[in-house]
Formats: sequence, C-alpha cells, structure tokens
Amino acid sequence: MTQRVPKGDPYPKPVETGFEGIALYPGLLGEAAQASLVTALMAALETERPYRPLMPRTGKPWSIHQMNFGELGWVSRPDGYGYAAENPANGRKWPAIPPALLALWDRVAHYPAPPECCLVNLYDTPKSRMGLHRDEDEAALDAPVVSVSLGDTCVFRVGGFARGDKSKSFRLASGDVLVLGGASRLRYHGVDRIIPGSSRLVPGGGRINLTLRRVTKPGSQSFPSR
Ligand SMILES: O=C(O)CCC(=O)C(=O)O
Ligand SMILES: [Mn+2]
Repeated sequence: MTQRVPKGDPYPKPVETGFEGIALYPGLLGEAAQASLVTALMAALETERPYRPLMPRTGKPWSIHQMNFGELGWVSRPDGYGYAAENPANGRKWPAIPPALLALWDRVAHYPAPPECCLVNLYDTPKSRMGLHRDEDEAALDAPVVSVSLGDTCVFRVGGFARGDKSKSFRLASGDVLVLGGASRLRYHGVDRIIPGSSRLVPGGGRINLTLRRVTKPGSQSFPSR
C-alpha cells in the first residue's frame, strides 16, 4: 500500500473529511508499522482472551470481539458499560498499551496527557459491524479519540449529535488513522460493514480497530466507572 503521508513527519496534516474536528490520516501507518502492531496484538492475545461484549440489560452479544490495553478498559456487560481497571473475564489488569500507539497519540492527538485506554475491536466475521453510538463515558471529553484501522477496509459512518441526524459514510483502510475530537467529539459514528478479503494483513482475515482514549482529566482523582 502507498504511504500517503510523508514518512517521519512528526505532525502530519490530515485530509478534509467535511466535519470540523474529524481528522483523517490515510495510510499514516506504513506496512511495517501495521505488521508490528498486529504482532504485538497477537502476542497479547496469547494470554488475553478476547470476549464478545454484551448489550446492557438485554445481554445480547455484539457481532465483534473486544479486549483492552491500558490502565482502564471499556467494557459492555448486562449490568452496564463503562471503564474498568481489570478485565472482568479474568480479574487481571489489562496489558500495557503498545509503545507505538503511545507514540502515534503524541503525533496526532495534540493533548497534554497520554491515553489511558486502547479498546481493541475485532471485526472477525463478514457480518461484524458496530451500530451508531457516541463515545461519551470519558471524563476527559476535551481529549480526542484516536482510532487506528488494520486489515480489511470498513465503511465508517459519521452522523450528527442525535441518533437520527443525517449521516455520511467513507471507507477506512488498513493503516488509516482517524481522530475524532473538538466540535465532533460527541458525534454519532459506527461501522456499517467490513469488506471481507480487502486486506491480507490480519491472519485469518478481518479488521482490527484500535481506539485510544483519555478517560480521566489529567491531574484528577477519578475512579473507574465500574
Ligand atoms: O471500529 C471502528 O472504526 C470504530 C470503533 C468505535 O467507534 C469504538 O470503539 O467506539
Ligand atoms: Mn466509538
């Protein structure tokens, strides 16, 4: 795949998305960087079993698997959703965020503190998707969400500030980095579908999304919400 953002640019310039506060960096991660993130993830998956999140109340399983890196992990379970310092599936702390992702945050987040959560979304079947939602469980809503796409291309949808607002979709390919912040931090967004077979990066196919979030306000004593 072509490197479309100059290699080594410490603060790359995003392309226009039509949404103030949504910055898209197509191909910011080159092939080697993508492959090494997949290797780090596969190593973590040796000990961390990804799980299917369950809808609050109904307990209906999502169509993806998830796990987390970081001091805090975002979890969705029948008793509610929010951030947890331990993986509820095994009671252990989440593995540390891979250094390459911390470095990426420094390049594109323009925020004075590191992310505390890296939610890993595994779109591992052709039917995997994520409905329209807002990322709103963080106290640090002044920090952007930085999202990395690996593997199969997806159709990503961005809407407005109410669920029924007009929306627009665009594709996210392997190596693309999307930053959702500023005036768009609380916009609805989701993944309509993945395009199976569009990348050979992920062993066995599918798409991996890594979503970096700052949860607590820097300097605050906030606790996990669950
Ligand atoms: O998979 C994606 O690109 C979006 C993920 C997302 O919106 C989330 O985890 O909150
Ligand atoms: Mn989201």
